[in-house]
Amino acid sequence: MFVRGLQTPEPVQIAAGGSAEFRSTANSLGTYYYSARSTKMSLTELGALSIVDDLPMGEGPFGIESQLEGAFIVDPPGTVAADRIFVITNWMSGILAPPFREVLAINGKAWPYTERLSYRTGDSAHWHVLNTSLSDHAMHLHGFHFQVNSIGDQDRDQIYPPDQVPHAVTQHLDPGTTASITWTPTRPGNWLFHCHMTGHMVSSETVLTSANSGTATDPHASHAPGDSGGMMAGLVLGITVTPGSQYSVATPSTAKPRQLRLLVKETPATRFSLARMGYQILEENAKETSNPPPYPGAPLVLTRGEPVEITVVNQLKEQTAVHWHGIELESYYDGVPGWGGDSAQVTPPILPGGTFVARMTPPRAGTFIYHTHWHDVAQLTSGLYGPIIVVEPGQKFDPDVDKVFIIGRRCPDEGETTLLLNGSPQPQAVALKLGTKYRLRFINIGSNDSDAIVSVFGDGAKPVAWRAVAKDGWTLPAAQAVMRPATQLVTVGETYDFEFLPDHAGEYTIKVGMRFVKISLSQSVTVR
Ligand SMILES: [Cu+2]
Repeated sequence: MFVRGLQTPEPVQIAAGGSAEFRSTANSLGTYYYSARSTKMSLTELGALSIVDDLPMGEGPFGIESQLEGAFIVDPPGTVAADRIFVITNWMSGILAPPFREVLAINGKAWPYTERLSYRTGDSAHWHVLNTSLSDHAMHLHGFHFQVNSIGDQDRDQIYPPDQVPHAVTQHLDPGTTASITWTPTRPGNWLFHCHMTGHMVSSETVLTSANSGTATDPHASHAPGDSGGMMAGLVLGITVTPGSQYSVATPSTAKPRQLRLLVKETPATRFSLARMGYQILEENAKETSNPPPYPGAPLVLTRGEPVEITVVNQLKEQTAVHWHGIELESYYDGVPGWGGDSAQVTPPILPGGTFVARMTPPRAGTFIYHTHWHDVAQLTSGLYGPIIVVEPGQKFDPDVDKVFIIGRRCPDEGETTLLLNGSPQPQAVALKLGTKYRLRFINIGSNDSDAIVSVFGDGAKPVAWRAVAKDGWTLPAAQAVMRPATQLVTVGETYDFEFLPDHAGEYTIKVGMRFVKISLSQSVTVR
């Protein structure tokens, strides 16, 4: 076996039955790990291999050897370790000889067997998340945003200087990489930390036909009525936060909440179109129309600090749930049936014909997502997702200068899925004005698109420039809100806002592509 990660520059080969001694001084603080494989290749190299069809390694590194991983954390001298370590692995079998099986685990266990974490409000959670698996992941925290203190790999760790610390609700982790994160549980209830790739957290997708396609053999095989938590699997951690000694329930606002209705609708298939599901937003007293719902859902525009009550009306023939992705709200309204809430009140599924009132007061302005949290890929890929735009008090959402681009997937059946931008594989051209400053909001809610890259090109072969302004609804501080080339990896469950000032008239292209899979689409932009 080749052992690496014990502070040696090269992997050390150890013969069967043999041993080796490693000596080093732990000089560099950070998050590392050691591993053993029958190949000299690193996880990053193997990870790139795992998504092409060329798998010369047999099943060793992908099979039982995939569990030969251990964290190696170097803390400052004299500190008391109050941190937690989560090692992500994936074990696959049947790569060369079907049936294919994949088990994704955190510290050796998959949901519902993963460790249940407990915190009290006011605690500080400090986690090392190590992706020692051969896939990338999009790790998403419900209910809170977190700080990313460092990003590294097996042998190196990059600790961010204070003014460069990113804030996120979703963190992308390439194969072989690590992240250290810190967050503060401020609201009691049951929360989740999970991979946002449906293939890594939905039980119906744990039997995959291909490691990266997210194609399920039977997406309806495991419906557990009334408990969407029972439909989750794999990379999911459950977190219970109870009130700490300093906790007091916030005084409810006396302002009358704005009233909205969110209709969840089904549009039957016709000769020319596939069956769809969709959201329709209605302001208070607005009448329901017979128009089909937009695809995807229209921007749900809320105001920071303004309480809102959203009545979700389920007009489907099946149960559903809505998650308000990235917004800090009470656990009960967070949209995870059978899990959200607390011991006194657990979030119910929204039954066919039923309703659920979600209450929230958005604490931050920015770009968020509403989407089904019914853990059924069919609902998501049928259209049950849309953008949430939270504006500052007194401001309005102006679609003329505020452009939303939402990456999704359409799954007409259990076969191939189609990459979509704003609901279409060939989105209509966008017209912009020279000299006008635009806000471009990118959202990725494609079911398994962990490595979507969004770029804007003008005349040249290189991307144009834009200014980063927000990530996951967190406004970047001046030190991070800088001009940079207009290209950004946007993993599933992330949102990014950029400021874009076109510097010449003519044709531009927004390209959405994957790093390793040859799938892409183009959005043409005309500037006059
Ligand atoms: Cu994942």
